[in-house]
Formats: sequence, C-alpha cells, structure tokens
Amino acid sequence: MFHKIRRHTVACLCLITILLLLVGCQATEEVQTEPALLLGFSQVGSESAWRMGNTRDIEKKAEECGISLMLENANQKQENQIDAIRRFIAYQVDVIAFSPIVEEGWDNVLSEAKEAGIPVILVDRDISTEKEGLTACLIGADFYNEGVMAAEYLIRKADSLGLDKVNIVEITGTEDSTPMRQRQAGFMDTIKDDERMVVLESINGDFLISRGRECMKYLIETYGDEIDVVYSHNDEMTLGALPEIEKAGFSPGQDMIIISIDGGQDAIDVLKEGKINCVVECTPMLGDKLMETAIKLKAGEEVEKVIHPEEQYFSDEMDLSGLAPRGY
Ligand code: GYE
Repeated sequence: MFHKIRRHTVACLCLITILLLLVGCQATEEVQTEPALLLGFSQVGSESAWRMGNTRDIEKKAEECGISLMLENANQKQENQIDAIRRFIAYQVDVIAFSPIVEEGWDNVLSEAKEAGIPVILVDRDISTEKEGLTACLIGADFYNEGVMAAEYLIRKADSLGLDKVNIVEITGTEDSTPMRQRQAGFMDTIKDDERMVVLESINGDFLISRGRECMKYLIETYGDEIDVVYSHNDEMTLGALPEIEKAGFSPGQDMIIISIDGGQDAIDVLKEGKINCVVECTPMLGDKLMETAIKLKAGEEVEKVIHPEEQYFSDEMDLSGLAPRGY
C-alpha cells in the first residue's frame, strides 16, 4: 500500500512540475516584449550589388531598431510584389514598404492597404498613379539629378578633349522603372542643346550584367568605332559591357568614354584602373530613413513626402586614392 501511495505521489509531483514549467514558459512568453513595430518590405530582387547592399542595410537597421521585418524578395516580378503586399495586409503589419519594380500597376493593391489603414512607404523607386493618398512618402535617390551629373561630366570631358562630335549609346535600366525614366530624362535634357551630342541608340539592359554584355555586343556590331560614349544606367550593365568593348579591340575609358551609375566598389575599382571615366553615386543605404519614417508613421506623426539622400559623383578628374570602401 505504502509503495502504491509513493508511486501516486511521485506521479502527481511530476505532473505539477510539468504544469509549472509550461505555465512558466507561458509567463515568460507573456513577459516577452512585443516588437516595436512589424514592418512588411517587398524587395525588387537580387539583380545587382546595389540591390543586395540595399537589402543588407534594411535588415541591419531593422535589427538595430528592434523592428520586426518581414522581407520578401520578388525576384524581379511585379506580381510577386503585389502578392507580398496582400500578405502583409492579411498579416496586419503596422507599416508596408516596397521598392516598386515599375511605376504603373499599383492602384488596386495600394487601395487595399489604404482601406486596411496600413501606411505605405516607397523605398528607392516611385509609382505613377492618379489616385491621391496611396503612399505616405518616398525615400530614394533623385535619379533625374543623377542623369544631370552624368551629362555634365560628359560635357566637361568633351570640352577637355576638344571633341566636335560625340556619338552616344545608352544602356538603360528596367523599362518603366523610376531610375530608368529619370536617369534618361536628366541626361537627355542636359545634352539636348549641345550640338556635338548625338544619341545613336538607347537599349534596355534591365540593370542586369548579362543584358549589359548582350546590349554592348549588339551596339558594337551595329555602330563599331562610331561609338564615342557608353552611358549605362547601372554598374552591373557597365561591368558586363566592358569585356565586349575589349573583345572588339577597343580600350574602354580611352577609345570610348564610359559613364556608369550606382558607385559600388567593383565599379570604383575599375574607375581607378582607368576603364570607366565617371561613376555617379546612388546610395543603397536607405535603411536608417526607412526605420525612422516607419516609427513616425506608427506613432501617427507627420513625415516628409520625399526624402532624397545626398549624392555625388566620382570621375577621372579627381584623386580617388583616399576614397573609403563603398560597402556595396
Ligand atoms: O541603380 C540598380 C538596381 O533602383 C536605384 O536598381 C535602383 C537601381 C540601381 O538594380 O543597380
């Protein structure tokens, strides 16, 4: 009998211990603090060093701010971004942010976010819409000015070389994206009154290194040594184009003026080698402003409608030996 009571007692004690542990975990979970903010972010893809630097920076700054980040990579497809935004709405995140791969086609999904009362931040790129109030703000570069800086460099370079004719080929970024439209507009508006400047052709390289190579191969086959300038909307396409220029027997940076945009480490290294003449900076480090703005929106505070980071250019006109590592 005594033996049975003992066994029964031990079993009860074990059960109580297990229950206490469970309650304890539960209590621990209840004690755990809620994340300061739940941010849903739809990223364009992983197409370039710029994009991967942008993703790393956003992840790093979210962690530093104690913000819970749901980051989804759309792999260059708008429909994936739309699906991600719908998931964020269903999940009732506090704030939605995304870098729209192209400018059109967002009205429906952003109207759904608005109806759900979830503020939306545009990161890097803009949208084109007739509807009011679909987004709270845009945090991204002044791409038009990047195009202006590229063209102003070219005008100075043409002056210094005493050129009386400047045949240009342009390798553009993703069609209908904000950087493609604005970098082209800023460049073309700046050269339009300079009679030396002739644009032989603009061709879509989709911001990809492989397309940069294909585009440059086609342009050399078509125009050969008529080409004086290659204006490329990002470093990946530029780095894809350079081997094609060399394969054709030309010396990039000498026989052809090479102008690129982004300012990643790889392009800066090639600039220092003299194979690129000018790299316009487009910083991917937008994480600080994104987190700061998301926190303000969650708190119901007013935010600036447009936030442009400071940007510069690097060229063969300057001493770059002391330039700090680029970080992307
Ligand atoms: O120039 C390119 C990336 O939207 C500014 O997208 C960004 C552009 C950048 O793929 O490298």
